[in-house]
Amino acid sequence: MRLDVVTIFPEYLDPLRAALLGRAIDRGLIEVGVHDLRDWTHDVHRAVDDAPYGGGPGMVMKPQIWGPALDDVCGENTRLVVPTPAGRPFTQAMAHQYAAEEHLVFACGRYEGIDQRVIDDAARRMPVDEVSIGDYVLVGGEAAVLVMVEAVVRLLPGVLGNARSAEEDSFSDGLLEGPSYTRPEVWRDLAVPDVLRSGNHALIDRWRRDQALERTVRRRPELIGQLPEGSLDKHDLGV
Ligand code: 6GU
Repeated sequence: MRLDVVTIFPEYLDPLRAALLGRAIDRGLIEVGVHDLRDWTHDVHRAVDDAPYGGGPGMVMKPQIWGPALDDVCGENTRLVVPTPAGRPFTQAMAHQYAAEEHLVFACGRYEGIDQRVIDDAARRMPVDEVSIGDYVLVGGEAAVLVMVEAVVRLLPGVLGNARSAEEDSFSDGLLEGPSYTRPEVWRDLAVPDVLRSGNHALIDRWRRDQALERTVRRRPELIGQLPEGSLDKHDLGV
């Protein structure tokens, strides 16, 4: 997989080369390019934004800069991702979909966003997603790109040491993950639940499922209604 990011703050993407992602690059599992949008400016001020038509606060990023930048960075098999608080919510299902792509390009807007014609024009040639990472407002898309790339790259074969960690984590079955414990058996007078030391793996699986259900009902009740049909068994339903 290849990932490219276009931004006016290329140094903001330095963490892409650290830790888990850096190892994936070193091992040839992903290729990453970070591009300074200002490289596509021609004026002395290297201006990337202008006042909005219709008035109002803030500035809008100029189509004449973004157009040629995306022409150069995007290819035949690109999916373009535009982070914006006005986008569709990014989900684990989208992380899986993106993990199957050959080439992702992230176009980071700042200020009040990018002239909409840049997105509409790109959509004539490639799939384009305007995506939000949650219901709060960031100054720009860079931090959202770090979040999305990490969610996608950890799903690629060979990136995580233990393949089961990606299969069994929160959301893989539509539920939040329950609690985890390690040694010691008692710490600050708090004991590890007995069932986890019972050696009875059917019982342990059942207990973990119950913990996941209980936590999901308490913290994210709306997820219960979104579970695929038939994903709750008789025991889950208390029948
Ligand atoms: Cl993707 N971008 C920005 N600027 N703010 C956000 C966001 C994205 N997702 C939530 N807030």
